[in-house]
Amino acid sequence: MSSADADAEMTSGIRRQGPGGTALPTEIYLGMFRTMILSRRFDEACAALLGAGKPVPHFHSGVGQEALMVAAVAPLRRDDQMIYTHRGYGHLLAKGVSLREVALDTFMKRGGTNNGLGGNMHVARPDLGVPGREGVFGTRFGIATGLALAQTLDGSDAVTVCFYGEAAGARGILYESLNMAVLWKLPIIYIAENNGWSFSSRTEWLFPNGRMTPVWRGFDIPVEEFDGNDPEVTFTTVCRALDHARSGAGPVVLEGLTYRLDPHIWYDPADYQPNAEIASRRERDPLAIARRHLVKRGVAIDRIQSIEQEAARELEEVMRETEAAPWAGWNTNAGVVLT
Ligand SMILES: Cc1ncc(C[n+]2csc(CCOP(=O)(O)OP(=O)(O)O)c2C)c(N)n1
Ligand SMILES: [Mg+2]
Repeated sequence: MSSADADAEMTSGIRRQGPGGTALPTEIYLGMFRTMILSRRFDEACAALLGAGKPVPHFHSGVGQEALMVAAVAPLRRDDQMIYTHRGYGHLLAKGVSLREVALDTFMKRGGTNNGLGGNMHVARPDLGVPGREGVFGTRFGIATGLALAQTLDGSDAVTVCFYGEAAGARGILYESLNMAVLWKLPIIYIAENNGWSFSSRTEWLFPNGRMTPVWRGFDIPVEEFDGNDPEVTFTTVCRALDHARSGAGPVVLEGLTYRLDPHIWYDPADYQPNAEIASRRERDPLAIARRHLVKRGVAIDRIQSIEQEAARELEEVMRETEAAPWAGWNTNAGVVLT
């Protein structure tokens, strides 16, 4: 596929105006907004089921991080590889995986992407540039850097984007991988999702001043810290990074600043996370920021509301279908070859 054709087939239906075209058109912003809402509503639906005493398999809420997840993936091409994180569903939805697949995988039902074998931590759609993910922090850096090397050896101009929670950035393999990517000018973007916490540890306890960017600047490559709760800033920052990596100039490291509004995981009471801190960070809820931006761009409130209602309807339908779907099991996977 030529670069131009691939561009036309962007994962989220986004058509950028070639390299350097980083502006975010309103129609694309609206599509991202819808994906952000779907991600939020799915987290809320899982929490509501838990609240009602129903069993919900393993999930890590992405509430508060939807802008970073969705707007950083929206500008990717279909053939760009994306390693997502354990938190939230926005990366997957923005890369083209359906909410139905995410829900079936989450609830270990038949019909998702991994036949109920991996939950939502191991969603895999290689045809969409979603090769799956690991469960042991840090290993992703080696995997992602290898993917970028393979893309280069294949003569492709596709880019690999490796998202990670900031705690994984404390593992040594990031620095080994980055060093190799710099030496070999690999087309890879490492994006830290700095959400202030790694389970019950504050980011300030892991890195000086709670930031990683000063460490990376020593590699003499583009390094940028950005507001990960602002969809537009996230989109344009990643567009610039993509242009750099795709041009053959080597890796980029980004640190998106956001905040984890929900507990680390469903069984976590999060009593270590001060309520006043959560309340103040809720004022920068990315969904509210997106809504404000859209209104400022002249989008009618009715249109915004109809997108919200449509997303709510899709969520309801998917939850109904998921509940009715048969459980997956080893026997139902007989004959399935996982490659
Ligand atoms: C090597 C390793 N240690 C511990 C875990 C368990 N674990 C899962 S999520 C998590 C916290 C991660 O924090 P961060 O990277 O900041 O991502 P966040 O959860 O904040 O999105 C931990 C310790 C793991 N998966 N792998
Ligand atoms: Mg974190």
